[in-house]
Amino acid sequence: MTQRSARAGGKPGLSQTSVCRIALRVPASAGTSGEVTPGLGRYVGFGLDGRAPARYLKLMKFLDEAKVYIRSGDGGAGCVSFRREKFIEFGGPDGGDGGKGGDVVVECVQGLNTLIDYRYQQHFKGKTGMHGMGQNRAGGKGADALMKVPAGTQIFEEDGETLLADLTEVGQKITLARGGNGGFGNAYFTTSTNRAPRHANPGQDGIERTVWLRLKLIAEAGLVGLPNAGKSTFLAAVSAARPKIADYPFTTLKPGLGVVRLGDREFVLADIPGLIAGAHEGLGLGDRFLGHLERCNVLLHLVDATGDHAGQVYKTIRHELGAYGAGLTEKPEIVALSKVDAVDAETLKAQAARLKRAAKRAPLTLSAVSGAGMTGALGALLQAIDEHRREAAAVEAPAWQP
Ligand SMILES: Nc1nc2c(ncn2[C@@H]2O[C@H](COP(=O)(O)OP(=O)(O)OP(=O)(O)O)[C@@H](O)[C@H]2O)c(=O)[nH]1
Ligand SMILES: [Mg+2]
Repeated sequence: MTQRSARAGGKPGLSQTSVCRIALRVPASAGTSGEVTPGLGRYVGFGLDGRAPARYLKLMKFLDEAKVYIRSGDGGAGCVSFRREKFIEFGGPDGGDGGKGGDVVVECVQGLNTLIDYRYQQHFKGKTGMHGMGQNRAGGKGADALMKVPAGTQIFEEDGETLLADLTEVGQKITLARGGNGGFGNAYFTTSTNRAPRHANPGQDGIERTVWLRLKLIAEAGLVGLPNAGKSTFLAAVSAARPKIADYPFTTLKPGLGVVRLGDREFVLADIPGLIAGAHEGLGLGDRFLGHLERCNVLLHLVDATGDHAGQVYKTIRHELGAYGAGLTEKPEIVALSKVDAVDAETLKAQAARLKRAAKRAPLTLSAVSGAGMTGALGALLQAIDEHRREAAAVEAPAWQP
């Protein structure tokens, strides 16, 4: 057996991906709990504790969190030197100052979508400043270490909670660690009483720290729902994005963005992996992707009309959003019953009524496949986005007062 097939569960000839799919299709009756909670019962293939197997998580190439060690450069040392020249007696001190150490700088750049580069390089060090030299020559500055990150990256202290910086716009640049200053050379210490100082300063040490980079995508609207709710199909139908779509849960393993155009307006819509009951405890793929919805102004909650009791499914997802926190439950939410083309009129009515009772408002109905109700859903999203923009503008620009 090859090493690869051994890793893939001992089935020669199967790729890792195909094995994972098989694992996910274990019927609910094979569960260990015996009780089928909405959203969890079907995914018991995730193992006894409901967590995604490690090999499945490995497929999540998208990297939205990285730990990085940074160190700014030490300053160069000052120099002790005296002028020595033919026919010039007592030339005096001419030791130059050391150069400043290199900074560690973070820059927000275009064209990056993940923090994947930080899987391969985790150490960023500014260069040491050049030492001072004789003939009053100062040392050069050490080169900076530049870390390029995508828009939406937040930088946290080692504790993972204290926010140091939030880079939301391309071109933003911040210095995370300043290089040490260079030391003074002996020329600097010359005074009227000490005309020939024989000491110079060493350079200052650089700063060493560990930081966490966390990417939170910037989208105005975000899709939420159970796996298979039709989130990726919705995104594919309304934008040029081409996410993977399939009829098994957890098709989407990484968040995706698409630009939605409606008339002359446009906004960015985010699709994240599905949530299941217990996601906040790590079940399924967990709730770490919810971080990408933190910056969204409005959520589109899709509930599969062909699935389980729509009201219970809705509550399951709301519970997970609440357990994650970060104000996700306070965001404006548009509730929609998806895949309405695939159910008969009676089921649709029953599911819509259940969802209405749970959400306390009438849900939209849509089908990304037939196109029914899609324009209405986009219009509702745009309206909610506009409302948010208006409110934000009112808060930012208070009325002028003399
Ligand atoms: N009939 C019908 N099928 C749909 C519709 N939308 C999605 N589907 C099907 O439902 C299945 C799941 O769709 P996805 O878009 O992959 O679902 P998802 O919510 O992104 O699922 P995860 O990525 O696993 O969270 C696919 O087989 C789709 O073809 C719809 O409007 N009508
Ligand atoms: Mg998907």
